[in-house]
Amino acid sequence: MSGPEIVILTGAGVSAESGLGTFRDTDGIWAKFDPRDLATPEAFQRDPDRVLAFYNERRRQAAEAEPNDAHRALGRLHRALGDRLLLVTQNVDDLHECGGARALHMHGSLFIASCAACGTRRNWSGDITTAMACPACNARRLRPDVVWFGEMPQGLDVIYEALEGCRIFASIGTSGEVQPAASFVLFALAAGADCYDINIEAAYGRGFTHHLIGPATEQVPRWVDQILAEV
Ligand code: BJW
Repeated sequence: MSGPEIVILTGAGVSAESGLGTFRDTDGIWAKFDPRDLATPEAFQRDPDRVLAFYNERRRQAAEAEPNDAHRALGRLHRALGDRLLLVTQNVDDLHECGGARALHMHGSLFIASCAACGTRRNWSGDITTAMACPACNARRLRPDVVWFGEMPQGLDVIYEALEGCRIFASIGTSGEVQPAASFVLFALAAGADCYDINIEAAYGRGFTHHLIGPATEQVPRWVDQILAEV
């Protein structure tokens, strides 16, 4: 087999125990804010200061957060398997990298700024404001390089190719409410993969063959031990 044999998809739940909010839980980000006001290109067009302030605060929180035992266990898996593993995250924090893993950030990253005028991307650690000019084209249209509703997620060609050849698929800490990530399990099932759903709440009926219910910091290290004993 040449491609990755294990594909893992993570969501906000994997970073919840590091203190970063999820989106759709009862105390989640979308319970306090309307995504249409903050996570669409139209919102950025309408009120860029508000959108940038929201992401500046999220960037500050992410910069202060520490990886937890789930991130560290996935780092251990990555060190053991290398390219036999594709770790895909919907998260825009960098806690997988801090935990020792390399992740494909399909919804982008808080720590990259892109220019809405010329498309140039660069690493970014501080605030972004509407007063800042793009160093490449001078336009004042810098934004966080995150994927908003209606925009195309990143790295989909790599992800679908891996899903078509994988033997094991795991979804960790994601509600499965957002496409196209929510449908990855269907591609893995079509490839004949064992499909694990690891979540603090049970959610049956989405096609997963295995359900591991409990906090990511408990379930993920145990699951990683099991996988490492098998491969
Ligand atoms: C724990 C835990 C613990 C808690 N341990 N577990 C109508 C029908 C179908 C689709 C559409 C539709 N209308 C529009 C669409 C498409 C749209 C979409 O899916 N909308 C739905 C909401 C209806 N999707 C898009 O627009 C995407 N682009 C797109 O589709 O392009 C076209 C295309 C066409 C063809 C092929 C491919 C593409 C882009 C989606 C961009 C999402 N952006 C956001 C915000 C930006 C980044 C940011 O600000 O951070 O990304 S929305 C938000 O949701 C964020 C997340 O990455 C994403 C997923 O959320 P996640 O991670 O699942 O979090 P939660 O809160 O939902 O769930 C947390 C889970 O953790 C829960 O299950 C808890 O139980 C669990 N948990 N603590 C373990 N300790």
